[in-house]
Amino acid sequence: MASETDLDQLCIDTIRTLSMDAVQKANSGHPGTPMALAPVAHLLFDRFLRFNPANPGWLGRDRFVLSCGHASMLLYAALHLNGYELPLAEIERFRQLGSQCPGHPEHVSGGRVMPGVETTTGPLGQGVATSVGMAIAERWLAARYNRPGLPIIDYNVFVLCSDGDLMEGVSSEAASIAGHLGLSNLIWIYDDNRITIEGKTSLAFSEDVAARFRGQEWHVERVEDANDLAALDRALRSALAEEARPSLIVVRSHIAYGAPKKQDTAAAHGEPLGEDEVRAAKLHYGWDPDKHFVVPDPVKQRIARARERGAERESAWNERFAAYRAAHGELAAELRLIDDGRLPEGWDRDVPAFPADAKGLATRESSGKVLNAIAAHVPWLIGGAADLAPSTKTRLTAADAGDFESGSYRASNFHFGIREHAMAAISNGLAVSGLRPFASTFLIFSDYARPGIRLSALMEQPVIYVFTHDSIGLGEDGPTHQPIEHLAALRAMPHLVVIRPADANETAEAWKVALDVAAHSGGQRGPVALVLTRQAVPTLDRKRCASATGLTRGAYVLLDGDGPPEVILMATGSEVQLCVAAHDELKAAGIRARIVSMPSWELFERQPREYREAVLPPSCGARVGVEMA
Ligand SMILES: Cc1ncc(C[n+]2csc(CCOP(=O)(O)OP(=O)(O)O)c2C)c(N)n1
Ligand SMILES: [Mg+2]
Repeated sequence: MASETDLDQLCIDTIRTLSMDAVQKANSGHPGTPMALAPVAHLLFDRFLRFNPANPGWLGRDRFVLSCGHASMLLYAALHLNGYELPLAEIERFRQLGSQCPGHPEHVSGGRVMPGVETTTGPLGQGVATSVGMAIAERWLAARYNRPGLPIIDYNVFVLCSDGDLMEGVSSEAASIAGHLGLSNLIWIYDDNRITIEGKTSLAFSEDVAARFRGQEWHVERVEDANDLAALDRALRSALAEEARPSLIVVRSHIAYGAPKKQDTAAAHGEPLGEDEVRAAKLHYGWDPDKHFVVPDPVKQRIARARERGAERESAWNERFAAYRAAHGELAAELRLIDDGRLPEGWDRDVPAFPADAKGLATRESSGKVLNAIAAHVPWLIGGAADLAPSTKTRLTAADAGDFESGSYRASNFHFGIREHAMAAISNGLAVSGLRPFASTFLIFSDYARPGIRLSALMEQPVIYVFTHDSIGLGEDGPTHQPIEHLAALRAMPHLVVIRPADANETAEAWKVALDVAAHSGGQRGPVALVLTRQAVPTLDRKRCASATGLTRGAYVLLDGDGPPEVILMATGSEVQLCVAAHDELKAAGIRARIVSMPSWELFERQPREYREAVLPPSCGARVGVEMA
């Protein structure tokens, strides 16, 4: 029988050869980094991560993020070797359409692509930043739900990241807030291979990474050789023992380890090694170069062991949870709702109705009131702003809402700092952890958050973005603060629902949709962007105008003339009031005008054709769209 050391080596080399074979067969992908980091992935999954491959969504599991998503084969090989439902046949279909093993790891709500992939990665920097959200979520859940002797929530977040991740600015934003918040449940392992696509990192990257992270209040460890399991083990244990800070483990590795010609070269990054080089590398590992996609028998036995271990771990946790439920039934029920992505009964019962008022109020103001009315019944509706909460009106004002700070994690108001990009990525991390985050800034700065918003959309995560100061009505700040193309840019993003409500009552409806967007979008989950005014807008008289519940259909007839319309005026947000005023003038001039409030193009597009044509009859070609955002 093989010794444990031999078995470790066999598992590591299996990860390497599966990765080489898959990339070679697909004739595309990145073999070098999986080969180099195979020991790290093996060690993590084998000795550190707590998971149950038979139930990848188990609430008590540790989270693993492969931030360098281009090295996706590393993750797929590790999942296969640790008992996840990922047959070799799927690994052989790496990078093919519909495969469980897409080019970059994809997480879609409900784990539809590949269970065990906790978040989508590929755009460098997103994974590390999202992991901070996951770590925050754990701290929040632990603070709210754990009880003495019953630590239901106590997981760690492990991340593998690369030069590219740490070059991206978002990693600095995210590391800065993680260090500041003292997220000791977060461990990033940095693959210091000194290679990126264009060549050696010395071309563009010479900062002292360890010093940078120490400066950002992280605990830093260094491992000189990625193949040194004992050193890796020590570094990880020391990271886990650290109780006040997140940890960075800098691991020196050699891209394409074992490939005689391509090791330590950029050529190992973005293209298959080539048949000859694959053969040579297999020979180097002592493997048969003529065989492909091989999982040796002892490794298969180890897979079975991983399954047993996972089942035992989860059942121990389940026992603890049963005791917890017996002692704290209400909290346990709440936790179940979170885990299932559901909302409590009656969550919207206190959403206010706003009386007609010619002066009215800004939609950011009504938004703040509605948000607070909902948050009172959904404790896990949490979030904040990139230092603009007093302007965006997103502060949660309940007496126990509190500020989320280092060591004070039982709080609902987040202070992301002036870090819009990380704010969006962190929100994704909160959302994939079951929480219901909102994230807020001025509409103009949605650009700064855009890559994170795009991942919320791709992952179908219900992040609520609150963008205020949405038009020229923002005042005297000038062109730097004036959104021009932002509405169009947000509307251009697939799977993002953009809502620009016209008044306080539409704002209330918009929040209700945002909380439960799937109910209004044919079951499609995903993020919602609320686009709100700085300036007051009249609260429309709903006795005269149609009910604001029309918002749920994206567009609706707000006011009509007697008989078929001669002209349709369509508007969103603060411009709807202008059309309402025009309606009266047109009426006085004997023109039958229809006023359509169209707060959300996306929701409208999802309506049946009959409805859309009832609102905008094809027979009426005279249509005017009014929008000054
Ligand atoms: C935001 C972003 N920009 C560019 C890329 C394209 N890209 C993929 S990997 C990579 C860099 C590879 O270097 P490194 O991160 O060190 O990974 P390694 O090759 O060492 O595995 C780049 C630029 C990307 N995936 N994401
Ligand atoms: Mg690199």
